[in-house]
Amino acid sequence: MEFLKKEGSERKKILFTGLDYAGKSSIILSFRREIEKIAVAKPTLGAERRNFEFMGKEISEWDLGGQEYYRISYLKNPSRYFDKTEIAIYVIDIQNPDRFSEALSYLSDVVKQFKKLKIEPPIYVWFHKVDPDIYKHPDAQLVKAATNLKNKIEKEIKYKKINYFKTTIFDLSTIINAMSKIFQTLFTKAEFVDQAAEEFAKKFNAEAVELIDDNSLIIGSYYKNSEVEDILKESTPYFLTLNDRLDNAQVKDDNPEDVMMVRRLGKNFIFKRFIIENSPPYYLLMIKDDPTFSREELDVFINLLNEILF
Ligand SMILES: Nc1nc2c(ncn2[C@@H]2O[C@H](COP(=O)(O)OP(=O)(O)OP(=O)(O)O)[C@@H](O)[C@H]2O)c(=O)[nH]1
Ligand SMILES: [Mg+2]
Repeated sequence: MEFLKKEGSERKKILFTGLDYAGKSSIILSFRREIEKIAVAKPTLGAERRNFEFMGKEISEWDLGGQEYYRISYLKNPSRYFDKTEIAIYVIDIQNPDRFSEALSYLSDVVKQFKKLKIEPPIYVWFHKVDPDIYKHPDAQLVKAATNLKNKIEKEIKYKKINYFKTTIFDLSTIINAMSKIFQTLFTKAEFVDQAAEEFAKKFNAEAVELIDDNSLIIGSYYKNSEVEDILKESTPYFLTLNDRLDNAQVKDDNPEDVMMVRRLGKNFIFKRFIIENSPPYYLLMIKDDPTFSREELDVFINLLNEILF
């Protein structure tokens, strides 16, 4: 693949780290849409690795079990666990303020390892378990503790690239959005996919368009305004899980009539699964006044993407 060579073909390492019970493995499972496995998941024993492809790049995802015994062993062998990290995701259980100082101290240990190894990957701190009830009815005490923690991180951890996200497995869109933003930084052509989505939206009068890959990552998007942006982002997991439940063998990827059309939240949604060049499937999700989808639309979209991706 030409594009693969241009973007560099070495494997990119994404590290999930943090204390035990923070929710790292649950995040990975929900993002893989293997939600049924979360309830029976056990603490991760050591480092669990998985490789997958994102936009022609090989990604190596490392889930570092956070029990103290393992944390100590990683710190003793930093080159094995921390070296070559391209992106670090540090997960903190926001519902457990008793462990905030421990979480801060381990984050500081992780940063020390990066410095020792002379690498400087961006760190994304996830304030995790911000469940819908907490989000809707914030407990003043907890909000104060979380704000304190963030201030402490900014003051005590001397590191230039730290970004923050609030996530919960009970609202999959928080995880998809965080992951998509993070992964887009690895994909230098992301802005061209956004332009293609906009061009397509204008041509076919769509209010919002998302292109999603088989790992639930939004590769490119266009939203006419923030209202449709919220509606579409909130709906993305709904369509992906609906798709998983359908018998994929029956869906004809190149047939524009094999399309899901759903009216929800007062809008017409169109969801189409398709394949480009023997790759895993991609998904096109859009909001349109006119609830139709034609062969021309599918072809235009695939041609735009073909020019960018291959
Ligand atoms: N309320 C709530 N619970 C969550 C959330 N995410 C995960 N959990 C729960 O938190 C517990 C720990 O989750 P894990 O994913 O096993 O945590 P981990 O960080 O992988 O733990 P180690 O493997 O020991 O490092 C499980 O009981 C999950 O169901 C969330 O967003 N909200
Ligand atoms: Mg785990």
